[in-house]
Amino acid sequence: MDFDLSDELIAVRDLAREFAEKEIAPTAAQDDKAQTFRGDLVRKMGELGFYGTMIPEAYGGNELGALAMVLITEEIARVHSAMRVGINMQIGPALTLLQFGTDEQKNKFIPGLMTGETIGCFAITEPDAGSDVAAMRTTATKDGDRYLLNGGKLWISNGPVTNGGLVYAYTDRTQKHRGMSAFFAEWDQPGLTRRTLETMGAHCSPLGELTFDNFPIPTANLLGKEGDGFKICMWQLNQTRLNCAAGALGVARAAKEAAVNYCNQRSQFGQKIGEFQMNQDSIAQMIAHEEAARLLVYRAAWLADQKRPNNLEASIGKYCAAEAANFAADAAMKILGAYGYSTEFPVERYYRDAKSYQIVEGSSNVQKMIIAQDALGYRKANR
Ligand code: GRA
Repeated sequence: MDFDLSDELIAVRDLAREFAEKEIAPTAAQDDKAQTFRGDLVRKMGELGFYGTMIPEAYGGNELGALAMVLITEEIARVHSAMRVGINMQIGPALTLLQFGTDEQKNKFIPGLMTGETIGCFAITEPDAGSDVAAMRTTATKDGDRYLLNGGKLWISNGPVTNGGLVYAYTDRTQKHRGMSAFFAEWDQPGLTRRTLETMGAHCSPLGELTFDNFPIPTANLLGKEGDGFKICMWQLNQTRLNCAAGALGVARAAKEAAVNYCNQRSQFGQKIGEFQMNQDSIAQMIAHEEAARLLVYRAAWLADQKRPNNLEASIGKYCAAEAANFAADAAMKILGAYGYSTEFPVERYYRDAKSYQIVEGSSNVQKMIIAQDALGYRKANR
């Protein structure tokens, strides 16, 4: 077992760290407050190749691997978690196109996602279909050489700003989940109404409601066959879950660093507050949870790089990393006291952003369901 990163991976991690500290950190607080979507930074990350680590060069990628994606994502999320979401919105559609798309679809859509010219998304969730993906109601009805989409999607990351991404809809509702299909939609056309939604955290990652009224998608943009949508969706979620897990590691690390720094600066009762054992207990637990989660997430990425199944490992990693991020943000808030609660300092942002990781891409409870049902023999996670 080799725990050392290759020189190439160290270089890409350092590049991401430098980019995050130089380009994202200086305006992170004001971007968060103003809820600014930083399309310029999305394109800059594209220029640096951050979206292409699992994509061949022919489509604008660099094939550095899944572990490279995790390392980059963690560095970006450590500085500003909301900017991490944008990475996933580029990678998710690109990987799914690579896996299920025709040559024409790959050539047409992946390069734009790599550069950030296409602002991606994946539209799965609906008002009554969150954890239960198969409960979605949006339909896609064939009409000559196009499908017409009717229905709506809710809580869609990049919803207000996306110009191209994945959407899942029923082409045959009588077939239950086997009647779901996956499409690549080019959004800037009539038939789509967007509404921006407000949330507690991840403010620079715009979240939206999409409503479809005969929204057209060319039949050429169907991924796989009609009815392949549910399996494509499960496959996609397994890839994008790893990105969320890496994001949670970044938040856990940021909160821990804030707590450690503060413990070394702040004195009360005549001594540095790091001298108090109750704070040491918090710091020790933050570090243990974060390090354990990191090993799990890296293992899931390593398995992906070996082309081995990793659904179970990605779920374990995502669950543990989300919980570690929340533990760390909560503990940092307690250690920093009013300085943690104040909106003039970043810990309250970590706290708000951490919550998203227990919700997105399969809530912590969905991950536990996947893990437990695999152990009990009810539903195999790796297939
Ligand atoms: O037997 P079959 O042919 O009918 O196939 C079944 C099964 O074998 C069928 O699907 C197949 N299947 C899979 N195939 C490949 C199930 N899981 C997989 C898989 N991993 N790979 C139906 O299976 P089922 O077990 O009956 O499915 P289910 O109970 O309806 O759902 C399972 C489950 C709960 C795990 C699933 O629905 C799920 O993952 N739910 C969570 C939804 C989720 O993660 N949503 C995320 C929304 S996007 C988002 O959060 C954006 C965040 C952005 C960001 O922050 O980055």
